[in-house]
Amino acid sequence: MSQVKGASRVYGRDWETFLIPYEQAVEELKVKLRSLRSELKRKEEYTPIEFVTGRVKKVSSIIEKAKFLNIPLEEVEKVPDIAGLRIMCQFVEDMHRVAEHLRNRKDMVVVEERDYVTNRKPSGYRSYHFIVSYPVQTADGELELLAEIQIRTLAMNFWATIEHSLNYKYRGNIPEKVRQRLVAAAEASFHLDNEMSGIREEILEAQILFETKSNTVEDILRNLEKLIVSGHVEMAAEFHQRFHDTQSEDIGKLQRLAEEIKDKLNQLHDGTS
Ligand code: 0O2
Ligand code: 0O2
Repeated sequence: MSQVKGASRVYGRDWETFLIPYEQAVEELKVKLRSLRSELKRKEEYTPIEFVTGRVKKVSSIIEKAKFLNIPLEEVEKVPDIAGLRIMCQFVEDMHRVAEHLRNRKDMVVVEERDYVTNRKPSGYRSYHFIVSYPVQTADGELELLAEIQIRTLAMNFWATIEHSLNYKYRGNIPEKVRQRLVAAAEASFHLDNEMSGIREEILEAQILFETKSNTVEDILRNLEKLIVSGHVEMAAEFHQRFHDTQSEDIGKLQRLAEEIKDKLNQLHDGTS
């Protein structure tokens, strides 16, 4: 008979040994997802990932969850969230980008997606869940195991963390009054995400506008130089004055001036002016 390993052997299973590959999977996935964060930050000067956390479920919670899902303990590896990762994003739009990155990865296979963002739970819970099959290399060879990756905005995470701790306190029997307030708070967190998305659009629009303006200005200056080099100094000075007067005004005016200078240059080049 095999030796009983202290308190870790519960319900006929050596949990300590059983959980080793799950601990490895969580550590590996934390490193990989945090690397994805820094890679995107370096390449795009903006990262859709704010931060990543991970944990291995406690044995008591695994047993409870197996019971809840009607999974016999001999098949406990079918519990999908023994290994759990969480990716926090600033904006809902970022969640979709992160989801796409996960779908395209070659080191894991997505076996299930649950969209609690479009289909909010009655509790008010919002989040996007992936169940993935992930291979870990152990001393006994490769082991494919399930892991749950939750993607949330900071607002979703704030709500879920508080609600989770209240659920823990009340052991699932949250008083009706508190429950209603939690539903109202979930609604407020939904509006917060919407408001933030609105701001995000404005920031992106401002960035695009800035980019267009700086390209137009570069265009104008390059063409004014060409005018000077080709001996049309007076014409260049005239255009420069108009450019100077236009600078702080709207982008449309700048673009029209850029077009006018370009046309003039083309005419001079073709000898039609
Ligand atoms: P509990 O019971 O919730 O308090 P690092 O040193 O930064 O590499 P570390 O210290 O292991 O990592 O912690 P990490 O990864 O920053 O965060 C672990 C905590 O995140 C856990 O706390 C959980 O609260 C939470 N967490 C992260 N991912 C999940 C998930 O998928 N599901 C759940 N339920 N919680 C998650 P504790 O103290 O481990 O547990
Ligand atoms: P932990 O590790 O303590 O977080 P169902 O939708 O009922 O068929 P289930 O199991 O409730 O199935 O949902 P799912 O998609 O498997 O998600 C499980 C995990 O999502 C939970 O883990 C939570 O982390 C999170 N979650 C789901 N619903 C809620 C909710 O209403 N409030 C909060 N705060 N979190 C939720 P566990 O099992 O709670 O374990």
